[in-house]
Amino acid sequence: MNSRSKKLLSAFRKEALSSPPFWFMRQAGRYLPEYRELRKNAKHFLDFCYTPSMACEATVQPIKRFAMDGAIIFSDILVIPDALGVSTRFEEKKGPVLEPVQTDEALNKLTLNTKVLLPVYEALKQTRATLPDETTLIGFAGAPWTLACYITQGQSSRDFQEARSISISKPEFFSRLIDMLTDAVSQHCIAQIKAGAEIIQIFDSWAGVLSEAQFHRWSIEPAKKIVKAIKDQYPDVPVIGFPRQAGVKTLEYVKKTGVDGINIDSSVTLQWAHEQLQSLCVVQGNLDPLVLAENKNEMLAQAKDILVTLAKKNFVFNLGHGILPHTPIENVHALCDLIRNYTQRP
Ligand code: 1CP
Repeated sequence: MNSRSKKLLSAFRKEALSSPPFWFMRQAGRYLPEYRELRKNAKHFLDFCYTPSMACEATVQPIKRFAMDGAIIFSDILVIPDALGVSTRFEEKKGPVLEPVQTDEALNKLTLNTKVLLPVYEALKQTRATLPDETTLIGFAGAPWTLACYITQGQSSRDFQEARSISISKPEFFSRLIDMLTDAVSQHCIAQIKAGAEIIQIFDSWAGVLSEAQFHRWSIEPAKKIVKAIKDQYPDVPVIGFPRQAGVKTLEYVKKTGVDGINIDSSVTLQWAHEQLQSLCVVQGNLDPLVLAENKNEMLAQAKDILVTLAKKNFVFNLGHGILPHTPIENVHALCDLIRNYTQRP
């Protein structure tokens, strides 16, 4: 079977499809009992990510249950700071904890050690060989701004004010950090494609805290360079951008970066996405993960609205953000059935 029979890739070739392809952000994870079981085999989360057989198994688990059209490789955006030499770990209740980099001296010490990332590429190889032929393998990376948020602050935050302060008070330092990350992310994406990734998604999870000028400088410009670096070597591999919570700035992002697809979060209105974005690229999204977790009937009603407004063409069904750990599996099944059985009225 060749790539022509993969529904997710067909959508990016603008081919007509009876029902839209779908996958869900964080489709591998704690809401699955088999994931929680597998997770017990590694003490540290990064060890889990760096063990190819386990990362492969976690990637394939949701496909076995739900047969999504896309499988996103089990890894994390923070493998890049880790490979750059920023001490990175995940704590049970707190989330990521990194050694903050805020000075030129600390920045000068960082270099990309690609050896650290070899298990990610091995996991992609194994996963590509394991997946059913019709499933598309998705590689990913964090966008430079979002990675810089974690690298400068050292942990998660509601608004990353400290990262924004540093970007404003020390623009030269920050610019060097962003450039270093842009290079590292570009290399990581290209290596993932070499290892078997057929689509790349760039997660700019904290794009929403940036002002217009900052958004251009720290989100759009780096994304444009990453897309170009990928396209120079792999012009046919689709790249999806996800500048989460960017609102109307999403339109500029699509126009300037050259992405093939745009993931929209749940706050983006469907009609706006249809009118403004869908003529420019494939739109992916945007069911609210909280509705998926909390209320099956309401979820099905909202999913239908999404399908009616967006599924005609250039569309991939996804969520507005990752699946929440308390999501009932039954709700995910009901959503998959709805999407699969949907046919667009003429
Ligand atoms: O053991 C666990 O279950 C820990 C939870 C977990 C998981 C399942 C983390 C910790 N990372 C992941 C995997 C992961 N992360 C995937 C692959 C799985 C899949 O999607 O099926 C992907 C694509 C990510 C991407 C990721 N990691 C993002 C971007 C998307 C988003 O959620 O906005 C971000 C911001 C991270 C950082 C991260 N990783 C984990 C945590 C707790 C965090 C911090 C999130 C925060 O700051 O709120």
